[in-house]
Amino acid sequence: MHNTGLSIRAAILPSVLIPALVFSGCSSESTADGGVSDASGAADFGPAKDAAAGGDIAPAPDGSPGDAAADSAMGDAEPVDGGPQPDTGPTDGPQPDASPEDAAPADAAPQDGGPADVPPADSGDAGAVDAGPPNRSPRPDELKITNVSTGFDTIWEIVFINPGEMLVTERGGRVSRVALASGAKTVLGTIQVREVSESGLMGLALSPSFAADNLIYVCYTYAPAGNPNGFVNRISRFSVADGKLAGEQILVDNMPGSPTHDGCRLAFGPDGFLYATMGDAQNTSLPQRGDNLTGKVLRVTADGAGAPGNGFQDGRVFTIGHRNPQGLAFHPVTGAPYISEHGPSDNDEINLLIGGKNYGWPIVKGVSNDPNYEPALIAWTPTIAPAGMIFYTGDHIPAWKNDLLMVTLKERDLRRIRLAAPGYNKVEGEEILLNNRMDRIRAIVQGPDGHIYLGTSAKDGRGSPGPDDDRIVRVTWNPG
Ligand SMILES: [Ca+2]
Ligand SMILES: [Ca+2]
Repeated sequence: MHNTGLSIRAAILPSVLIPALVFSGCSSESTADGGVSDASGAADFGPAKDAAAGGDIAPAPDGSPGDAAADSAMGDAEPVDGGPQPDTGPTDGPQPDASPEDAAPADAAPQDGGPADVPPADSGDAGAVDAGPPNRSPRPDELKITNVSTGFDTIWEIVFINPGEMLVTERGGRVSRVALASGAKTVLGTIQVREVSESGLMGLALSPSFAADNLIYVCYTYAPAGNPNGFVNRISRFSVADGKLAGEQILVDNMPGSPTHDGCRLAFGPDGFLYATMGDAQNTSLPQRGDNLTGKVLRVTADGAGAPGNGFQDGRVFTIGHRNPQGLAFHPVTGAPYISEHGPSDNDEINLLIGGKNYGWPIVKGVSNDPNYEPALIAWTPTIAPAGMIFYTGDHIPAWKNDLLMVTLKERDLRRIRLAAPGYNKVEGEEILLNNRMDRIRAIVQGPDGHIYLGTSAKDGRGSPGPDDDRIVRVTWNPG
């Protein structure tokens, strides 16, 4: 391989994956669509192998610590008001990069008319009727995209509340309920947010006992009273009983915000605590300190207090040294949390989180060898703008069991990432799916039916929305 920027920590790469890796590592924004198709054949990752075997790819050197200062400030950033939190550092300091979370790509308008949308002909193979899905990976052109609900504006998160209904956040502040069968949507309420560039209403999580308490958790940016130009991030809890958003209880407040780098993905872990990924809010002096909530992953109780055992000066902080994480998922076997993070113009990351650890930003990026910082499991240069992610546990595609599925904004695709058992701390392979068949994709969820659902952010200011955007789609496999 030539000088690919894609870095994988001590990974073993089955040869079948090399085309995808070359594509990923060598494409640039201007050529991301350069004739590369995702229909080049399914990638069947082999069984987990001993990482001590040959064929390891050496970690790439991490970025120079000095490169942040060389980057220019964002041209379109509004003045940042860090809010009233006393530990807020200066907000007029060096801007870490010119590239926001998800700079616009040169991709062509999305297309969704390929052969995968043509129902497969009935082969008449009687032997396949009761066999269930084949135990192989789908070819990319066998994946079908079907609209579930259309006409949204910048979908940020989707969660199912029962087998037939989901809740959806749009960045402008709406929380809606969507019926799976009909696609009909009902606005439950609109949160007063400050939507500028990337800020606004973002993450959404259901109470672990939602069926009994009807509580949801959201993360959003607002302008504080008396400062309409300010940006502050907050985590709140609402009731959605009686079909309305009501009874806001503020749980974590006064976190510095910014038009960009607000993070704000939420999810309850299998340990019962609420995790929140908070961005650096364009203030690189804060992520390395354990006494504030900026550039951190938080782990709090359902009431917003620090969870036991977090180990930093601010008891709500689980891990430090993050830039702008917007994906969060828990491994179905180990329960461990994983996040995706936006790098600057390089080194988008996936990290396996260990409480008390430092993930480097802004000192170290990507897959580094510096023992003082946790290296990313995988990193991408040029950047792909990684967003929501899940671990697949459905039955429709048995070959994907427990694989990490992540959607991207800039590259407009779905990435399947195989982690090596038993530690699931090494990347075995990566496959690119649904390439450019939708516009920018930010949300992914597995439904109670075991299918995968995606939500687009084509209207977030950097996309090329089609007539149905933004939309929720179902991804299904029709084995040919
Ligand atoms: Ca890092
Ligand atoms: Ca792409």
